[in-house]
Amino acid sequence: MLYRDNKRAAVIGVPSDLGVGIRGADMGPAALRASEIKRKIECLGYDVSDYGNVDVPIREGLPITSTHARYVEEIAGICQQVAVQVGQALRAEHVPLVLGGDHSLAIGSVRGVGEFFHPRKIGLVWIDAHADLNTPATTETANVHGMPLSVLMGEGDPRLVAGGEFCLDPSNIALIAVRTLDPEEARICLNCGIRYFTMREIDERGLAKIMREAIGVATKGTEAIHVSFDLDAIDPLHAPGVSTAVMGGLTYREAHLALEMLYESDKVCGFDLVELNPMRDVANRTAQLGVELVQSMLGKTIL
Ligand SMILES: [Mn+2]
Repeated sequence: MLYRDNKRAAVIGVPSDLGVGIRGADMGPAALRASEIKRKIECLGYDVSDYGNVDVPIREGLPITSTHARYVEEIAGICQQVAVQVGQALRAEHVPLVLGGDHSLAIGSVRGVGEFFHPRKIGLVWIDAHADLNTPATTETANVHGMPLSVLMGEGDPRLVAGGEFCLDPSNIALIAVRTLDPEEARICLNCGIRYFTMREIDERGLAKIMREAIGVATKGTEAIHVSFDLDAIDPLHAPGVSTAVMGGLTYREAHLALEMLYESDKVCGFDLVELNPMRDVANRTAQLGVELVQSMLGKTIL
């Protein structure tokens, strides 16, 4: 953790589900706050500022202006606000904790981190059941939450790709826990130069080895790492409260181990926790798990 010593964190809420076809992820930040995320981070010795929520338009009644990237203009506006807030947090030496909300918000959070460190490079660790590598040309759903990783590599709707300057090289991106891709997206994944670790590889080699390798990828020649954690990376047995659940995911302990090891890398400067969908959750289990994961990301250990 880059700001390990001064132990300050900023919570930034992004109550948007505009990037996903299923409703409910807009309630994610509220469920995480109601699960006492602030107090639980303070228990670790952090000074926590809650920056509140970015402004998100009411979904009902919004016109559909793009049939290949639904609500793209509104999402671009949300991501712009997220980038600004993340930049403010970093300048104040707070670790930005961006709470979603669907995964399209990462276009803003990664941009915010990248702009802060520019011209120095940043690395990105993307933990997700999906690759999020679609573009308006390949998408089967028009859901922008399936596109952010392509946008961050400069491919996709120009309203999303346009933004401040930052240096993110595909060779510094590690995609972990991926297990379902659309056919065109699979082709992008194989050819875009990122390092991907499928669930198959995790099963075979073990997560600890993979995390060491992923941290190597994200730190090579970079100044800092941003971690973007999609709760659907975890098996729906442990994390049912997501919009697009896929069987065969990370176990409870694997999810914690990944973040514990990232914390120990001493390089993480920002964290997204996305895709919590309280409408799909069971007795708030996934929100509570989300809060615990934030604690592991910020240095909580068993002993
Ligand atoms: Mn995702």
